[in-house]
Amino acid sequence: MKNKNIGFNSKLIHGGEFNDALGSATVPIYQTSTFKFDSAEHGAACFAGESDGYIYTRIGNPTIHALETLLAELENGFGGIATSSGMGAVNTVYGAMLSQGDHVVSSAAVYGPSRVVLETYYKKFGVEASFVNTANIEDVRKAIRPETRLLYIETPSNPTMEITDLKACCELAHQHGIPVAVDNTFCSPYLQRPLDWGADIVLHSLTKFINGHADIVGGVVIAKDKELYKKLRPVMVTLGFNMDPHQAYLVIRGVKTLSLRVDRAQESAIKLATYLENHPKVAWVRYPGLVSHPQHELAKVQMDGFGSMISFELKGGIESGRILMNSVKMAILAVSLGGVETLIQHPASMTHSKVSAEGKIKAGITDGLVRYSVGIEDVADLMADLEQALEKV
Ligand code: LCS
Repeated sequence: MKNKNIGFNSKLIHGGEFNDALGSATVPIYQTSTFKFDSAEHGAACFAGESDGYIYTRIGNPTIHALETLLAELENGFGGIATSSGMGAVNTVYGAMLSQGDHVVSSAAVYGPSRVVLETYYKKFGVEASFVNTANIEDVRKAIRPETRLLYIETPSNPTMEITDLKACCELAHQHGIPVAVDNTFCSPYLQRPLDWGADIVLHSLTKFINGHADIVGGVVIAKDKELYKKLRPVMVTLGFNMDPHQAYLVIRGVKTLSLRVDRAQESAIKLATYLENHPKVAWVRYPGLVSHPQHELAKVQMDGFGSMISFELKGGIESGRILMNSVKMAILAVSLGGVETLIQHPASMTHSKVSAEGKIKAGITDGLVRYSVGIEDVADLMADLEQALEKV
């Protein structure tokens, strides 16, 4: 890792590996599907892995490689594997780590499709999954079986904002020889670096904080070492989860301002979460920065900031929530999160609608839960927007 000794903000600007023959200050877009070989021998050497030359964009591309190396540096990992979407990253991990007869223990509250794909497709291929509250280490311990081959954690969880103790879970899993994968989408490497707490694999939906501008869909998997990297990368390549060079270019551009955006959004988030918690029409608020959050103390240790995702429920439940979502004017009623625009959505009927009723109850996804992703607008305007919408409830 060539940029190991520079600070996080400097890595955002100067990290990654890219050498342009013409001296371009930014990473250019290599919008090509294929690469010319110097000779038949060179082509054969590229395929044999004896030359670093590029072959074909599904396998590798200089623009994508620049992003992969940058993100691996930000997460303190060995190597990155960029994917077409966050779900491409999730499936690269599942595809590489799980085989017929294997068992996976997963956080109950994860992004809906990350759970549903295990319950449908992987089940079809003979993989079993247990969904537990990974914030409770005893539940994780009880769920482990001799055939468990992966512990899959999302922290903070989408959308319940539960926080799992990464160090404790990694220690427990490793005692049983089980690798740990962590979906770090809600934090980004600016706020949390799971590999430093013992995880083996980190993944992201780049669609969220890392790109930050709601204009691409993308994902990445980062392996802690070469062995895991070599196990994961062929899954992306052969199942065709590859990123496009133009997508990679936009993420490289977006990530440069990651810390500035996250700092601004989380500064507003604590104010908005406090405002909501004190509002008479609000039943409860889950935000890691509030002392009322059950894992607030753990968040202080494990995370470098509390982020900008807030979940809450109004006293009138879903009926009141619908009025609120239909009345906001600045926050956009839309799924996704982590962009510069503030977004509001209803997990039970939107992002997690395909999770079974029982699964939702077990994961704590109540019907009245509303998820709010704080953007970088003026906090006074966001508060006024919530205020006028809450008046209508
Ligand atoms: N992991 C997490 C934690 C996510 O929140 C999402 C998407 C994914 C993986 C999948 O990433 P994608 O394929 O969409 O890039 N979460 C969404 C959400 O909460 N609203 O819309 C998408």
